[in-house]
Amino acid sequence: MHNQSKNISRLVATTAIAASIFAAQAPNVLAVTQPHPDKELNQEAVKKQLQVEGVQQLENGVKLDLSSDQTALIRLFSEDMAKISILNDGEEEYFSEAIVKKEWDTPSFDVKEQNGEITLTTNEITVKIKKEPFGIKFLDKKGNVINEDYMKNGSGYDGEKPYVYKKTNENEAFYGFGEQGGLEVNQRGESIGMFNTDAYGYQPDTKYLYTSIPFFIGLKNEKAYGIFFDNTNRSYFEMASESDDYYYFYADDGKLNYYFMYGPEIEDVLDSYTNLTGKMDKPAKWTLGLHQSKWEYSAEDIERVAETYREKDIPIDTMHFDIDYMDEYRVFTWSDKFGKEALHQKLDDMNFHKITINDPAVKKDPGYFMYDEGTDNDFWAKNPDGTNFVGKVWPGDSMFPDFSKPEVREWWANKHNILFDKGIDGIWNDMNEPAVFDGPYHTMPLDVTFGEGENKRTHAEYHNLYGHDEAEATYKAFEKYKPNTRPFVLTRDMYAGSQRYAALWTGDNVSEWDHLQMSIPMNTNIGLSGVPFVGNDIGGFAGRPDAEMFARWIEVGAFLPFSRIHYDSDKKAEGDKQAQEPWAFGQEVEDISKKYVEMRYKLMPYLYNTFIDASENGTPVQQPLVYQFQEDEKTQNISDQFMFGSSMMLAPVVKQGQTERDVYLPEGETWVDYWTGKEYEGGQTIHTNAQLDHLPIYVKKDSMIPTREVQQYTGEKTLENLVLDTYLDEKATYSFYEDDGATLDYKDGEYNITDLVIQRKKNHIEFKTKKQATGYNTELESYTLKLNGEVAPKKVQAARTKYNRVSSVEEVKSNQESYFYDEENDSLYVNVPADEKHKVKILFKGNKRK
Ligand code: MIG
Repeated sequence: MHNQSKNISRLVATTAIAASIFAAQAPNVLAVTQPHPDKELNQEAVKKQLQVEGVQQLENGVKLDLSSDQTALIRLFSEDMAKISILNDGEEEYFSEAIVKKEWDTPSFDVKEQNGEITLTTNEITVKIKKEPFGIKFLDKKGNVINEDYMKNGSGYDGEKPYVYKKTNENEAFYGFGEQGGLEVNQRGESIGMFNTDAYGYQPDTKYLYTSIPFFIGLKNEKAYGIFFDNTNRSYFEMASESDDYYYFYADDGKLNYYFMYGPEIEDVLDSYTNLTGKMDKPAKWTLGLHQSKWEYSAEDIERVAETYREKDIPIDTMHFDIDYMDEYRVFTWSDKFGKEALHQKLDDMNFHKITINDPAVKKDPGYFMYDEGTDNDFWAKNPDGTNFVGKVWPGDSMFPDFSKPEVREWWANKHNILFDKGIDGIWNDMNEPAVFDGPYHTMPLDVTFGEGENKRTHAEYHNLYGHDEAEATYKAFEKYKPNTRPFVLTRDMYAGSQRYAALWTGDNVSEWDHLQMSIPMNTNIGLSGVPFVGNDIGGFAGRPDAEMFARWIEVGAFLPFSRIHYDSDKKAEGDKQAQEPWAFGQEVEDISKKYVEMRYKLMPYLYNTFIDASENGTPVQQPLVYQFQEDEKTQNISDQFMFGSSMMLAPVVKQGQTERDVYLPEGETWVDYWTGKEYEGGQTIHTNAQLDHLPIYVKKDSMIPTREVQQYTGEKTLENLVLDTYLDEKATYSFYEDDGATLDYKDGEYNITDLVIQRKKNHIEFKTKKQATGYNTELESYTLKLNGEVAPKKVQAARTKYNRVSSVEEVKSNQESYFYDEENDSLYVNVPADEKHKVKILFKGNKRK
């Protein structure tokens, strides 16, 4: 179906290599860097079949002697997760840095051997291992095959290259794979490659981007499973790109080992995957506000832009400092202008948070403390002959910290006081592919080495982990210097598991409509790869948007998990020096920007709670429709709509000149147009108008969305009144989490969870709250229930207390035990004290209900 795009780019990639080496030295040439050519599997080699010659039972699985003089380990990690490894003689089982949990409680299981098959059965899955030839099949407890090897080719090694072939059919869809280009969310038909690449100005068909997460989800017959191919070498996924009957994955080198996890729900798969590789931390609230950035803002620009936001009352939390703040690109230094106390004081006074970029490369500059210390301690990546590797980046000739060594990570972490002492709150890790301007394919030669002795690895093996380990080092800086503050690290490069250290932005996108459209499948697949905290440069980084494009982009951007406007230096913008702040496009676009950014801030309690879910269950914040609606086949290929949290669906305009669009409403829900209140049954496609200022939003009926008053920055006002924006049919519930949003005190129980339940009874509506956790000293005094689409009530009361009827929204919000009926909008507001012990009853005349 989408067979074409990446296969073509594979050809282009090879011919573009010469150009990209040249482009490396002149970064303003728009040729997308791609790595050295793909290695393909030898088709003869993969036809040879392995036989099982011996079976040995293990405490949690089986060990098999294979005809190839190799051993297969099939181990059960839980009732629905298994690990498959094929190891050479004497090799130990492999765990990369992705894995946080290596020890699992063995689930109860049965082993049987009969008819040439070994069967492992837990309460959830059955693993059937065929002995001749060797092959694996996973079944659910009803005996349905969930996933199986494609027996013509099976699995094993082609020389150094581990590979696995799996059977598929045309009904199977694939998601995840971390950061991928393309306009489709379903990756079936794609040729995917994983090798972190500084792909400045990438396009939808660019195969290699910055981040590698060799994990995917297969969805067939409404049932989902996940496969994590834990191999840090360059890897490849041919997802039914050659035939509808099979897909396969392989790597240039390293071990064959993968984890299989069964759903059947996608959310179960993600929960298992993030139990294995880690979940993101609870984020600091300020990080969920708007961020503004530009490469080559002067110190004055930063101050002026920050001021303008405050003057114009457009909410924002954070300004970013790009590489110019350093003294000639020496990491962990400040230039005079950007280091000025007055600038930092000014930003602090305006209640801005501040983030600085940081690059891994250290200027080769005797006398510069970073160079001297790193050299004295032997901290650099090395050439094969043991000398230090030197490559050019922004500061000229540079050294590259060997982040694989714990002592280097610690050293790096320890330097962050230089940034934190100026009041820096978050660190932005760039260039951590690592990017090397004069290296082959814009990185280091593959034979550069990291680590010593038995921990020694080549760059080829370590490449995809470089950013991961740098992110860990940066994260550790917070533990050291801000021990009770939630860290914020933003990174360009990840491997599986990096979500536990950092948020991801998708690098140097372009101010083109395709990029706006692409951001949706890209982010939602990243979300399905265990990384909920993701965003793209709003308005596009390279190139410059026009007013229409910026308006449409901010409509999407205000709902990105990580919401940042960022753009390229003026030097690189050919001709047009269009600025990219919300007010740079005239009044109309400024108003649109304000409208949607304000909406983000209004939704902050909902957004924060969505992130809490992400931190606890691995739930994506920006979700493809298929995530919640996998039983509705039509959602499988919907790539231009997304769920923002559990209740809101957005259908933005992502095409130039469009002022209307089709919207698919998934089956099984009633959907309410957020703007008009009009209701639609799910399972149909509707058509809607969408003028420039209109973002189509639909809310699931029977949902409650916690909101609050707009703030100019997240900590501006204490949350005293929580507005529960409610769309009630029969029953809506919400489990509301609250803590200080900044410290780690929640780990000592300082949080509240309150269950909110609203239910329609025969002739009344009932609202009740139940406190599940009360460890946080909250300032929350009351809830304002906002019931959309209701008739006027006869009375509202809790036990014997009658609530007063008041006559405006303002009044109801500031008076506990009051209610207001807004006739014009059919909305009913009820102010319920937070400590109301009784059920609140909203009574109607007779049996009336809307
Ligand atoms: O070689 O620091 O993706 O966000 O503004 C370019 C300058 C280096 C690339 C990042 C971009 C950042 C820019 N950086």
